[in-house]
Amino acid sequence: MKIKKILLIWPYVERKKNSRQVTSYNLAKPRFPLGIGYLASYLGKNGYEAEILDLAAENPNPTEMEECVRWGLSDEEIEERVRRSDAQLIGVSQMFSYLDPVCRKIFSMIKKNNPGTITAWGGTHPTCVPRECMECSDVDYIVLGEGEKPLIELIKMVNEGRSPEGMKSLGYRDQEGKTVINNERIWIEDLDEHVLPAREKVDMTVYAGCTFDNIRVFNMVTSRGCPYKCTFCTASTFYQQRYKGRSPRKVVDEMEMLVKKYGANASRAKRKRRKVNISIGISLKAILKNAAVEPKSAIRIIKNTILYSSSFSFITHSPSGDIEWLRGCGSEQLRPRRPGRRWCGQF
Ligand code: B12
Ligand code: SF4
Repeated sequence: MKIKKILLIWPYVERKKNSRQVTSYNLAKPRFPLGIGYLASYLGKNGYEAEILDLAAENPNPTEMEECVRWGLSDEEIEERVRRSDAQLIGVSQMFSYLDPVCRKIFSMIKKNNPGTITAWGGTHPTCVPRECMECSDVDYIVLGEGEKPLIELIKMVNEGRSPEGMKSLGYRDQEGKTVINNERIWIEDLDEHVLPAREKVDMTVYAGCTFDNIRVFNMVTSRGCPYKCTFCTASTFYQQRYKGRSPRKVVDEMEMLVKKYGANASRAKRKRRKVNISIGISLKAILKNAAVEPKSAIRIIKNTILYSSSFSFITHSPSGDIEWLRGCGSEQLRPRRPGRRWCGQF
């Protein structure tokens, strides 16, 4: 079998009724799945056909089930979509670990309805716990880390009938059925040379409403990775302490495209120069300070920001307690000067 078409699935969200699990605060609203958006563009650039199926965005209203609440298509609808698909490879993307059971269920639906299809699991969760994920017999491959290049390599390997032995960024079963994880990675070196995510493959109006009402907000990537190693965070495992940023100009170009093409309106930035300055400020800090922005600089950036709303996460790397310094700043210091703008700091 030759792989020509790839279906990329973003899982639905599900949580037990009355549980205090995640998604308690508006996070179940669909956002464009950037990871598979990038994969779809990159596959297209390399001559393959790619389709995006966002199971959550296809039915964003909560459905009450016997034991849980689901944001997304029903099992029957998913099975029907999988049956209808003529893709030879189906990939599922998983960011959040709590959706592990959901993804396993999706893989079982794929293999039940399309047994000949090759399956691959990618994203933060399978990258961090690939062995556990390979225990799911409906999964053929785990793609580790940035998926663009490894996915192309995987397709070429299948199409040329080669063995996966020695393939980087890949989890697979060898001839004896033993799981092999090759955590050596293949990276995208230069994000500026990279494709933009394939937003044109989906109905972007579904993703327009974000945290605030009547505002069209869209997500985008300005950098990938982080050189630090906070214990609670997956970044160091996923990016192996690498960091790379896009150039400010490319970032601003994409912002402008989102405004012009999709009607993004949350940015109050009118002058391109100003936006470039902000991006330069953030990127320079990120590079010079190894991706971390000092508390004082962070406050300056927030004060000068021209975005409608800023959401920054402050992390301290000092065991002696920089966070106390930040707490001492108080909200007054973080509040932007122009009235009417909202701000939000996350600690
Ligand atoms: C943006 C983001 C969000 C957005 C998600 C929007 C969306 N739908 O895209 C929002 C704000 C909603 C969010 C919410 C939460 N988040 Co969050 N979030 C992120 C963040 C900062 C960036 C993710 C991103 O867009 N990356 C950019 C894209 C391009 O990369 P990517 O998705 O990783 O995709 C690449 C690869 O993974 C791979 N790949 C991905 N999918 C696939 C599929 C296949 C088949 C293949 C081959 C490859 C592949 O290729 C892609 C291209 O290179 C990450 C941290 C991080 N830096 O990754 C945390 C992160 C994913 N979030 C995290 C958490 C915990 C949460 C919450 C659970 C927090 C909470 N308690 O409420 C919620 C869950 C919300 C929900 N709906 O259930 C954790 C997950 C940890 C874990 N193991 O569970 C992360 C990793 C941060 C951390 N602490 O380590 N989050
Ligand atoms: S600084 Fe942020 S992204 Fe980097 S490891 Fe710590 S929490 Fe994760």
